[in-house]
Amino acid sequence: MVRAYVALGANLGDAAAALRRAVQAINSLPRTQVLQSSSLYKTAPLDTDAGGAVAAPGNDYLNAVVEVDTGFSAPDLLDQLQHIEQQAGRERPFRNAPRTLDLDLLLYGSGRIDSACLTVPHPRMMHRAFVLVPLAEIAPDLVSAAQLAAVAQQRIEKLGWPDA
Ligand code: A4P
Ligand code: MG
Repeated sequence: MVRAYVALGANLGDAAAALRRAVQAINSLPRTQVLQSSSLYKTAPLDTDAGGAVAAPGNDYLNAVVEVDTGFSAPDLLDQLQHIEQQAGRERPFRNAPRTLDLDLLLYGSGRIDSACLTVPHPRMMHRAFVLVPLAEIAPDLVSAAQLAAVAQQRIEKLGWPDA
C-alpha cells in the first residue's frame, strides 16, 4: 500500500455534494481507503498558468484534500480518479473551464513521476492555497510555514461539510 494525497475541486452545480460523493467513490475503490479528509474550503478561482497564481473569472470553488492508502500504481490510480470525474459529469470545453469535479493526484508516496499524462508531485500544488491549506490541515508535516506564507494572499475560507 502507498500513502497518496488527492485534491478535489468543483465550481459548477452542487459542488459540496459532488465532493462528498467523490470522497465516497474514492473510498469505494478496490484496495483503497480514505484515511483522512480535510474540511471543505471555499476558494477564489485562480489561473495558475506560468507558475504563478492570479485571479481568474468564474464562480468560487469548493476544494478539499484526502489522504488515502492505495494498492493501485500511480497511473492506475489516476485512471480511477478520471473515471470518477466522468461519472460526475465532467466536461472539458476549454482550459480552466468551470468543472463539476476535478481530481488531481498531488503526492504518491515519495514517488516522482514525469510522464506524458502524469506528473507527481503535482507541478502547481505549491502555488495554490486551495491545495496547501487543506493539505496542511491533514498532513502538517508535508507543508512548511514558508510555503503557506507564500500563498497567504489567496482568498480561502474554511467551511464545515454540509449535512448529507
Ligand atoms: N495530469 C498530469 N499530472 C496529473 C496529476 N498529478 N493529477 C494530466 C491529475 N492529472 C494530471 O487534467 C489535464 C491532464 O493533466 C490530465 O489528462 C492528466 O493526464 P484535466 O483534469 O483534464 O484538466 P484541468 O484540471 O483543467 O487541467 P489542469 O492543468 O490540471 O488544471 P489545474 O492545474 O488542475 O487547475 N481555482 C480554485 N480556487 N480551485 C481549483 O480547484 N482548479 C483549476 C484547475 C484552476 N483554478 C482553480 C482550481
Ligand atoms: Mg485536473
